Amino acid sequence: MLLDKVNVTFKAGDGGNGKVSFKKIGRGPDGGSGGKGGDLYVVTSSDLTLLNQFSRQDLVVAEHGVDGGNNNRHGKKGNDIEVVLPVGTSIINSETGKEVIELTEIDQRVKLLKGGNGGWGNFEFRSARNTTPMKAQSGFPGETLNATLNLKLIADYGLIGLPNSGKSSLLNELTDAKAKIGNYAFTTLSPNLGVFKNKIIADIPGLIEGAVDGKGLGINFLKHIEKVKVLIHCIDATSDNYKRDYKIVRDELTKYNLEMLKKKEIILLTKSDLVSGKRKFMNSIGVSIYDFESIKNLIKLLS
Ligand SMILES: Nc1nc2c(ncn2[C@@H]2O[C@H](COP(=O)(O)OP(=O)(O)OP(=O)(O)O)[C@@H](O)[C@H]2O)c(=O)[nH]1
Ligand SMILES: [Mg+2]
Repeated sequence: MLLDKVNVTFKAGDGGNGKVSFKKIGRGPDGGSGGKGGDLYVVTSSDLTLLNQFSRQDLVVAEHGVDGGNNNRHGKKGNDIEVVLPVGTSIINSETGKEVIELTEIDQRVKLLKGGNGGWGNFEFRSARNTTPMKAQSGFPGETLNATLNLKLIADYGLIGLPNSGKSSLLNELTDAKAKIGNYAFTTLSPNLGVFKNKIIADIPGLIEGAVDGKGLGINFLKHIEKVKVLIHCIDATSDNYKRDYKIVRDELTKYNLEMLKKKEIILLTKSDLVSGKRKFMNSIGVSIYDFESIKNLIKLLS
């Protein structure tokens, strides 16, 4: 199951505390300052399952700075931490609902949160007036972000269509994906991905009339293909009404986001082996997973 929305708290390291200490009682101060807390970075990867790491862990903290010591020893800086997130992740501040950053490219590396500075040791507070300062600072807290991570897949192609129209079967044909296939509606419960010639194809659960209002599995999955360049619209060639099937899915897309209509669309009449003669709907292309030639044609078209 691909997690596409998780809540997690990110925290940079706290600074270490400053130290109060003296070389000898009554002599000069030698309390060192605390080390700075580690920063928290986010880096991106093409592994789209990475949000799953937060199903059991909802707090990620960089290392804290070490407290200052005597003899003017400064505390060690806390190590930075790198959180690897799937490309397409939008990081949202859960408290304000505002987007902090959207990670759109692979191998991006961004400093998200700054570690706190270390507190000064009493050595830093010495002055002509006060040669024996008794105070030191506490370390400063690292920045914290209560985040919602929302994965919008940066897929190039999106397979859409009514349930059972053969979307996952095609994904498996075109890529190394091993999506579950079933002769019933809603076999696919969460998006499947495959890589086709360095491009990502997303196979999403079937849409039905009213999906926008939560019917079937709803339209939540459409966000995964919001950014695709090409929609591959699968219509079952054995259906008795291509126009209706097509319209149901297009209507749901329209209600979701008008931008979806502007995308290039390839219409496939799937399972063409099950119908006799050439069927046609608009500028559709017939395809069957049992007809190698048709798959080859499709590959050419998508390449
Ligand atoms: N004969 C034939 N059957 C096919 C073909 N493609 C898919 N099927 C069958 O159609 C059924 C549905 O296929 P899926 O790939 O699971 O369909 P889907 O669109 O992903 O379905 P959902 O995930 O439920 O939306 C399965 O029983 C497949 O074996 C085809 O080209 N020819
Ligand atoms: Mg499926």
